[in-house]
Amino acid sequence: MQKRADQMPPMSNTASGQVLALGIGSAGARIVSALSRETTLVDRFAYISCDEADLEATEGETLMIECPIDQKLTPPMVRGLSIAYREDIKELLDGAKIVFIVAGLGRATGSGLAPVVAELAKENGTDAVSVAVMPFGFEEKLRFYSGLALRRLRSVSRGVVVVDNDTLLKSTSHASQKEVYDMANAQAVKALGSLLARQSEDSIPVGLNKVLGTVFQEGYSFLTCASSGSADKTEEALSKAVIGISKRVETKDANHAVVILTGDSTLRAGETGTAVKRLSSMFGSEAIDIEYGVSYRGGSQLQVSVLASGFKATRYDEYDPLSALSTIDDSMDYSVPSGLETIASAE
Ligand SMILES: Nc1nc2c(ncn2[C@@H]2O[C@H](COP(=O)(O)OP(=O)(O)OP(=O)(O)O)[C@@H](O)[C@H]2O)c(=O)[nH]1
Ligand SMILES: [Mg+2]
Repeated sequence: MQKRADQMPPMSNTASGQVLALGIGSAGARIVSALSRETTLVDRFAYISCDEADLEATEGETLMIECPIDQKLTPPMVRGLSIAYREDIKELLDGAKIVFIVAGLGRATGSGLAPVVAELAKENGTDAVSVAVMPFGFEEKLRFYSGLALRRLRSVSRGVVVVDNDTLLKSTSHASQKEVYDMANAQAVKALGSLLARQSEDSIPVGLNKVLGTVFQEGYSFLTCASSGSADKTEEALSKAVIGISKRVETKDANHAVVILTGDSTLRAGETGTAVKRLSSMFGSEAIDIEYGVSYRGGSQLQVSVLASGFKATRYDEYDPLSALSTIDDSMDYSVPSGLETIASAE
């Protein structure tokens, strides 16, 4: 009998080629491509999209999901189109023990495809950690599909890490869309890269097992980052990161957290240890199990990444009003582009 995800222990070690990062859709491809230059712990990078432009700028294995007619896609259409590519997707996953599936949710490709890939990973015996980038506050139209896709991802992945676009940026007022994405990606990649780092001369990372131990909890994990002017302001940076989390979930529900502090060599262990101890009171949860790592590779600014888990309810539950109804079978939610129904049935 298959054990429930949260009952299984994290894997003990990984050989080369076993940790895969898979970028899906435009946001997923951009973030994984940038992450490939930052992380030292991921062995392999791959990309899937319905848009050739997403794949052009990447290095690694790619899979293009073609649509036979030119049409604006929706998440159910992408799911429909993906049926013909199930074996190709499984081939990309082959040999991976763990896959980080990164996608922006709310539009067609990420929302439609990420849950399909997570499901295929499960069938393949690969542990899927889905990294869901949630829409900016101004993208109100994307809320429904992002909420629906997030819920689906949770039901088929071993762990889900939420990265909220709004918590990645301080201000977007004078920036172009591309600049906004670039700034958000720089933050997301710093946070993910610091979590997914190998031991080196200038860092004491927490290691993959502790990250997975946090992510494989029931409910959702949340990843935020923040910075403060100097290394002796650890507490200030940590509290900013926790405030970011508090906008989307009840922080007191947290049961595990991983914290990475990145600064220069002035980042002294004793001081940071004391600040990290204060983290449980910032969360309002005495029972929280906290692990932390340090990297001296940064600058004089202190950067913190906080991954916290155990959140069973999130503000995104309101994005999808259907989530309150338990009788909907959304595995039926596949469609083919209009005009193609006859072709599909003739096959
Ligand atoms: N952080 C970040 N978010 C992005 C980026 N690109 C898009 N997003 C956000 O991710 C969500 C989904 O957008 P896309 O990734 O463009 O959508 P897609 O999955 O490619 O879907 P289609 O293009 O409709 O097929 C939206 O909320 C976007 O604002 C990016 O480079 N970085
Ligand atoms: Mg796109």
